[in-house]
Amino acid sequence: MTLNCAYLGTVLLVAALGSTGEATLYLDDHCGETIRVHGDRMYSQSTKNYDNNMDCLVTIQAPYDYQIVTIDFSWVDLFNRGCYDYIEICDTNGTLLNTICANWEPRDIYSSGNFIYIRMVTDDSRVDRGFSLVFTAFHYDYDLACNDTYEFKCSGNDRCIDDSLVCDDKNNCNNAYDEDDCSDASTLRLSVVSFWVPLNALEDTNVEKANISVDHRPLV
Ligand SMILES: *[C@@H]1O[C@H](CO)[C@@H](O)[C@H](O)[C@H]1NC(C)=O
Ligand SMILES: *[C@@H]1O[C@H](CO)[C@@H](O)[C@H](O)[C@H]1NC(C)=O
Ligand SMILES: *[C@@H]1O[C@H](CO)[C@@H](O)[C@H](O)[C@H]1NC(C)=O
Ligand SMILES: [Ca+2]
Ligand SMILES: [Ca+2]
Repeated sequence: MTLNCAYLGTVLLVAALGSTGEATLYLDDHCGETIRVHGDRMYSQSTKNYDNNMDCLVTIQAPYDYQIVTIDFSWVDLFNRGCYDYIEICDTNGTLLNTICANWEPRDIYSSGNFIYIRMVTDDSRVDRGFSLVFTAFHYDYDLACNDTYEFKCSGNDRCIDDSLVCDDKNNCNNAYDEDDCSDASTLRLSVVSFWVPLNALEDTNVEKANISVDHRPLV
């Protein structure tokens, strides 16, 4: 499989979204576009399963002074027969950071510059649920001090994030410090539980799925 994020990046239409974003963000609504928001949750699609024959590249760009974009997958559910369905994450300069398909352990992915590419490719048969992730633009307090008129400083790792990401039910500090002290009773708390689903019981012993996690959101 050849990396092509950098090449694709050169033909992107830059159709930046407004910073207010939309209610729910789906990758396949924005193929070929650049999304420029401080952070949000993104799903692969709005329907239960992703489409066949996808090749969808979305650029996430950090606004203003934010120098790093991080992607934190909550769950990934691809039909993993030989990685014909996969997700590529590429760095600002087009370097492949991760290819996500079989046996992929969820972990945080960081850009070296102020944007990151997410590309999802699927073949012509067999689909699954896709992914859910949270992305966050931040900079480190020791590079450029957090400006407390519009920023929040994460305790423990010196991240500065936009105030709008505090108490929004998404872990943007990495240690969830931004969701720790949300005294407003209406604020949802997010906890993530991971469990491993062996699929050897199914017909094909070569089939393995990436680790799956599920968001457990209490009802309001
Ligand atoms: C892209 O950036 C990374 C991290 O800064 C660096 O290690 C890599 O050599 C760069 N690749 C290219 C092709 O410039
Ligand atoms: C799945 O996630 C669990 C909990 O994070 C971890 O202990 C386990 O090693 C992971 N397994 C695989 C195969 O990724
Ligand atoms: C913090 O941001 C405000 C509003 O943009 C600006 O007026 C102020 O100069 C900034 N403070 C520092 C120390 O950069
Ligand atoms: Ca497929
Ligand atoms: Ca948050």
